[in-house]
Amino acid sequence: MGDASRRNFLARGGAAVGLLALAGCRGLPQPQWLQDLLRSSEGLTRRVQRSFAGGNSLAKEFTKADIAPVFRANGTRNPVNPAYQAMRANNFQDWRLEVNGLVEAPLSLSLEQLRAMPSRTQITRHDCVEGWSCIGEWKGTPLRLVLDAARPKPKAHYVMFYCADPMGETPDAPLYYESLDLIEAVHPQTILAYELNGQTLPLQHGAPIRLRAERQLGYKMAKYVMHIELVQDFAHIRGGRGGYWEDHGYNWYAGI
Ligand SMILES: Nc1nc2c(c(=O)[nH]1)N[C@H]1C(S)=C(S)[C@@H](COP(=O)(O)O)O[C@H]1N2
Ligand SMILES: [Mo]
Repeated sequence: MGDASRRNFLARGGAAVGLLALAGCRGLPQPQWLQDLLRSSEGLTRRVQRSFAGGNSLAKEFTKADIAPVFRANGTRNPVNPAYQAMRANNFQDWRLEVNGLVEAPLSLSLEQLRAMPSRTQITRHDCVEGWSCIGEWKGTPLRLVLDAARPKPKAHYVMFYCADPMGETPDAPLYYESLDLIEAVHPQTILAYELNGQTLPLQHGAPIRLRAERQLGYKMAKYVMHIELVQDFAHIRGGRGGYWEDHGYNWYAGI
């Protein structure tokens, strides 16, 4: 083996071991769908990309002393969507998170059901591509657990997040959406957050549920998430680039 191919081999091996360790070290058993994913060629490609991008590591976590007194809001702060406003008026009792697409067991989860699942709390820094950062404490359900319950099919490669907020002044404007690949989706710091700094997730930060994917730039962290769909690819969805801002020119891969 030449030096270059040896380095390559070591990098791949290291990346795979790192991810398997991460996936395994939280005491979560590895269901069949995740074992299959990690062994697949799709999984290998993604692992190699992550190893170049700085790895299968955890994003830095901070202390309570680092938390910003006010967490800045950006983008939509109050969706101009009548159906959303009706749910909000009823304290989201009628809200359901739909999880479907390429899964064995589609789900429709109430807020109560999500809150009853094991949670993760993390103090992290949010980095917006516009050039500001903010540290906050997020609590939510690991997306991994929701996916475990839905059991992705082998062809599922991406997780789409469809949001309630029209990106314009009127309800008929295109709705915000985003996507992650499955490797990022099962990362331990990828959560469906329902609390910020110990409080119920405020309206301007995406009530009742917003995605936190802590190794990604801010625009990946979809607020007002209503529907999660597992797909093989997203070329046929909306503008075809995997997200509202991606359709407007941002990179799909937003790892930091
Ligand atoms: N649904 C939805 N999600 C969104 C946005 C948005 O406008 N709508 N803006 C994105 C951008 S660019 C950033 S920086 C963060 C802002 O999150 P915050 O308002 O909690 O700071 O949300 C992201 N997720
Ligand atoms: Mo952003």
